[in-house]
Amino acid sequence: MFIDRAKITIKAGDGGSGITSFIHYKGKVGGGPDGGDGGKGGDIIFVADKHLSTLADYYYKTKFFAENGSNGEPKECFGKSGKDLVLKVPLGTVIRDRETGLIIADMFYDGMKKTVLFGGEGGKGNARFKNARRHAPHFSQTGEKTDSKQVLLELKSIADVGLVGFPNVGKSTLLGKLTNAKPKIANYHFTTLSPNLGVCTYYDDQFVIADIPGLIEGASDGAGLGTEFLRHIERTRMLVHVVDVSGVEGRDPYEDYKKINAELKKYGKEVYGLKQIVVLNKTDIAGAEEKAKEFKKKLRGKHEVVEMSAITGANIDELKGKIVEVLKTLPPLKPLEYEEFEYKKPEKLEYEILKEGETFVIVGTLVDVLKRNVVMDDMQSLAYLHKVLRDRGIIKELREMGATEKSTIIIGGEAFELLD
Ligand SMILES: Nc1nc2c(ncn2[C@@H]2O[C@H](COP(=O)(O)OP(=O)(O)OP(=O)(O)O)[C@@H](O)[C@H]2O)c(=O)[nH]1
Ligand SMILES: [Mg+2]
Repeated sequence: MFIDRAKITIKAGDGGSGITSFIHYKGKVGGGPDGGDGGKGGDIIFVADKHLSTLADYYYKTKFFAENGSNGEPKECFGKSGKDLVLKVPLGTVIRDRETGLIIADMFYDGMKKTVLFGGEGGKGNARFKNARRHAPHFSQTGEKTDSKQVLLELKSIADVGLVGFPNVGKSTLLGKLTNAKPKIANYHFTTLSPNLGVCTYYDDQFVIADIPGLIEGASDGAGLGTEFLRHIERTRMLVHVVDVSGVEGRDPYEDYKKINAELKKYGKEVYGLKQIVVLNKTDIAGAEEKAKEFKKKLRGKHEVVEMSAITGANIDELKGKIVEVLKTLPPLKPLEYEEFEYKKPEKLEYEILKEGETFVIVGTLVDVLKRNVVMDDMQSLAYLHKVLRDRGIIKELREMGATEKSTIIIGGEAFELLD
């Protein structure tokens, strides 16, 4: 199944918690703290893989969570880190944040790696909190929790040359003749239902061609298969516009050519502005020569023209040579230009005090960090909380806002009294 768009939910692993534990010897009490740290959560990593051609892997399964870190263990043993989750995508996949639509990465090179979400840090075990004054810390840190995110995956094939034209004009036959690709070919419209890529080698040069489903008049308004698939030639460097010059289907070749260009123009996004080579195909059919002459007269040298037969292979080398020549004059393929969007961890520790009558609620990233570091039923840990509040001037600020010993101070869902 060809899938070129997907919406998935991703989540890096949570960090494991550090633990509180003390050394136990048989018959001995009062051993020191030995609680180990929690392990780091797994990352979400995307990797571009040239062997993939669709996003089908993200069609049925849409939730991808990396493994959580394990909790620490006694004897200062670290918890195991969660495994990273590697998500393989075809070359040319553009990853966007769903909420903002901004681009996180254009997976342009084979093997390109992009870590989109980082696993949560493991919490510290109580062994880490031991110091000269504190011999037996009864607290440890919980692991960092991560948020899930929604991303959009969109495949924009990477090819040098795009094939355009009406259905049945011989685009896929041409792709099969020029490259190693084996596309489906048949004498009816819309034989090709999804893009096909092939690599053409001509002496020392190589280029990638993308064959997409045929366009018809009104495609930009949804007629036929619409212009959806033009996305796959948006980043090509040039087009080969295939016209059935025999007119066996009763249409005028030059009218065909004009109609396709009109659709490309309506689609916008610069596809219309790409350089074209016009292939007048099916010259093996009687009467085609005459029509080719007429066509060229009307075209008045606007584009290079190759008269050929994709079926017999007549003049195929002329076309290859011309493509190579044109490509040499064009800038190389490059990734999209975009300002990279990154999911950030809250770095700055901020807080805000909200007053509701006699209740003062402290919120912000500082509180999130405090929640991780403070064990509410441990005296030492609470002393640390109090020190942070004092050092940061929060107690003074509370006083200034009118807080008294009778007030309730809420931090991370827990209620406290005000103490200086
Ligand atoms: N006589 C003749 N027939 C051709 C030539 N090229 C293609 N055909 C035939 O035209 C029909 C359509 O060929 P395809 O290559 O499937 O055409 P397409 O443009 O890919 O068609 P869609 O995928 O439907 O858009 C097939 O029956 C081919 O054998 C040619 O040069 N000469
Ligand atoms: Mg086809």
